[in-house]
Amino acid sequence: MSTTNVYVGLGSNQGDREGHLVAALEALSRIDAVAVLRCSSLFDSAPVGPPQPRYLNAVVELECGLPPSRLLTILQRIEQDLGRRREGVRWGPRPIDLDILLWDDEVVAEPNLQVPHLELHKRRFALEPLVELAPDLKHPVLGATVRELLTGLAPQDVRRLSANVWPEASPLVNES
Ligand code: PH2
Ligand code: MG
Ligand code: MG
Repeated sequence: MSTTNVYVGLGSNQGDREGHLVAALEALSRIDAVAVLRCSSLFDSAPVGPPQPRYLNAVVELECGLPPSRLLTILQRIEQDLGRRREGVRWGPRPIDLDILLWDDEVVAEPNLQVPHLELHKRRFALEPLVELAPDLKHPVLGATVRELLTGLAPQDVRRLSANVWPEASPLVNES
C-alpha cells in the first residue's frame, strides 16, 4: 500500500476542549490504514471569525493509505460522533473541527475538498503547530515553506499551552 504524510488541524472551542482533541486523536489512531505519527503542542488561540470562545488548536501528522475523499468522510464522521452539528454559522463555535491542511506536496481539488487548506497560509493557529512538526515542508501552491509562511504573517493571539492529557512530547501513540 502506498502511503502519504498528511497534516490534519484540530480545533475545539466548546465544552472540554482538550478532551475533544484527545478523543479525536484516539479516533484517528483507530482508523484502518492510518497511523498517527506525531502531534504538535496545544495552542490556545483567539477566535478568527464571529465573536465566540477561544480555541484550542493542534496539528497531527498522519501516515495515510486512503484517498483524500475517503479520509475527509472519516474526519466528518469523527466530528459528528464528537457532537459537531453542521448547521452552525460559518466559522462559528464547534466542539471539534478536523481539517486536512496538507497532503504531502500534492494539490487536491475536489468539489468538497481543497488541499492545501485554502486558509492555511493566513492562520497562525494552524501554522504555529505545523511549524513544530514540519517547518521545511513546502506549500505546493505558494512555493514557500511553512516556516516562511508563518514568518510573513501578522501577529495573532496564539499561545502555546502545556497539556494535561494530550501527548505533549511526540513521537507518540499506538499505530493502528
Ligand atoms: N476555526 C475556525 C474559525 N476560527 N479560530 C481559531 N482561533 N481556531 C480555529 O480552529 C478556528 C478559528 C473554523 O474552522
Ligand atoms: Mg477549520
Ligand atoms: Mg473544518
